[in-house]
Amino acid sequence: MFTFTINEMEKVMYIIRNIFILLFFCSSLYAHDYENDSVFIDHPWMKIFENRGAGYFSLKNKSNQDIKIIAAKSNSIKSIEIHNIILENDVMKMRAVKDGITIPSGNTLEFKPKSYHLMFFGIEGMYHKDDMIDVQLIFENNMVIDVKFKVDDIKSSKHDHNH
Ligand SMILES: [Cu+2]
Repeated sequence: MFTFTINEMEKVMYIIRNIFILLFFCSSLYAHDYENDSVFIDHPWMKIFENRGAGYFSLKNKSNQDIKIIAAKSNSIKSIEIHNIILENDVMKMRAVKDGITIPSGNTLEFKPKSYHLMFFGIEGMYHKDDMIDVQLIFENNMVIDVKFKVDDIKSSKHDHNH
């Protein structure tokens, strides 16, 4: 018959506990999110092409009113625009969104490839995969949320940017 002594049980518990702590820290490296009373922002990440980049995240409106994202800023990036991609005569084109995007109460807006994204122009400094870049997301009614975009992909090839 297979039995544990008290001492062996303690060792097993100790190992299990450490595995859980390790899993917790590993998963927190991959997922990062930001939250206040009105919004939940999940996993901001970006691609860099030379000194330009595109940023993605999901933005949930938790409040009971519409919210509107109007701009983004960063000390490490010269200018940031909100872009959408539209299909024009079967050609996908990027367009700057000038007046911001309204997210109705309870809705989630996904900034994702081939859809809404933040376009970063003039990224200063060298970045590597998994670096974090500070960005402020700016909403109507003076709401500003500090987030970090995780650098996921770096390409040195020229980025085709057709406006
Ligand atoms: Cu763009």
